[in-house]
Amino acid sequence: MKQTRMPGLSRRLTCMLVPCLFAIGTMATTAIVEPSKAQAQEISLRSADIHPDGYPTVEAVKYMGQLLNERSKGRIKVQVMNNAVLGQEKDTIEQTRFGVIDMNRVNAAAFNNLVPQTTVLGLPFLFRSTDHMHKVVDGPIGDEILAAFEPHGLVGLAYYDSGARSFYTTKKPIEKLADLKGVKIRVQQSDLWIAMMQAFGANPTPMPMGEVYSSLETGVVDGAENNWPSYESARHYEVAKNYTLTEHSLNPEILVMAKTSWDKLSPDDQKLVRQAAKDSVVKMRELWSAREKASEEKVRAGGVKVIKVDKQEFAAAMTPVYARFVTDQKMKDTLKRIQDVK
Ligand code: GTR
Repeated sequence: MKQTRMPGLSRRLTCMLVPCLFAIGTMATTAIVEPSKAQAQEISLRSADIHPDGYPTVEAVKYMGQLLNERSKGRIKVQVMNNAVLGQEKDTIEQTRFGVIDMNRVNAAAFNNLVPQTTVLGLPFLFRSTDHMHKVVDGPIGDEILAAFEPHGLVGLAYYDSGARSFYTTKKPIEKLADLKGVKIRVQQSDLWIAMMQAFGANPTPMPMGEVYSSLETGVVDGAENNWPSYESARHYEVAKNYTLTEHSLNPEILVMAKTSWDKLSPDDQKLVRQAAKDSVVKMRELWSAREKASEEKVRAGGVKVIKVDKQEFAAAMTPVYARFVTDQKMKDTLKRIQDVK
C-alpha cells in the first residue's frame, strides 16, 4: 500500500500554529488541524487480477476503486494491475499474504489448500442455480467463509460470480462420462479439483491459467474446463473447439485484501473499503450476466461445437469427492446448511 503522507508539511504547519491555537482555543484546534490530517494520508491500493481489461472481475474492482475515490474525496484509490502483470494466481496470493500486493481477485479454488473452508464452495453439482449460490454467499455461510481468511494473512471482502464451469477438449468431444476416461485435463492448483477430475475418470494436470493456451495447442493437455467468459477471453476456444455443458461447478471468485494493508487503515477507512467491495458485487453481477451471453455468442460464432450431456451421469460419479472432502462435522454441517438454503 502506497501511503503518501505529508508529515513534514502538516507537522511543520501544526507546530507553527500550535502556540496561536492555544490562544484561540480548542474549537480552532479542531477546525484547523483536522482537515490537514484528513488530507495527509493518500492511500493507493494495488489489486491483482489475471484477466484482461473489460473482463467483469477487472471492471468490478475498478468500479470499487471509483466508489472509494468518490466516497473518500480522492484520498483512497485502487490501482488494478490486471493481465497477470503481478504473476499467476498462486504467486499473487503469496504476495498478498505478505502485503506486497494489497488486494487480489482470484477464484475460490486457488484458496482451497490455504483456507480449507473455501473448499465447500467448489464442490461439484452443489449449487442448484446461480440464485442458490447468491443466497449462500450473501448470507451467514458466505460471511463465515470470508472470516476464515484472517488467520492466513488475508481479509475476505466479497464474492463475485464466475458462472458455471464446463469441459472443453481439443480432439475428442466429451459426450458422456466415459469419454473423459484417461483424458488429460488441466485443472486449477487445488486438491479438490484434482480429486474431482480423477472421479470423472480424467487425468488431471494442475497448472496456472497462463499456461493453458499453449498446453492445449501443443498437446500437453487434451482439454480444460472453465466458464464461457474465460474460455472466450483466454482464446482457449481457438484451440479446443468442443465445449461440453457439464456445468459441474459454480465456484465463485473471491476478492481479498492483505491483512497488513487492512491493519494500516483506520476503522472508518476499513468500513469504506468493505462497503465499496460490497457495492461492487451488484455491478459485477450485471457485468457478468451480460458477458456470459456475449462470450457464448462469440465462441459459437467462432465455430465451437457445443455439446449437451446428461448431467446426472456426471454428478453421480462425484460421491468419492464428497466422501473425501466432507469429512469433519463442521464441513458436514456447512454442506447441509448450504443444501437447506431455499
Ligand atoms: C477463471 C477464474 C480465474 C482462474 C481461472 C482458472 O474462471 O476467473 O480466477 O481461476 O478460471 O481456471 O485458473
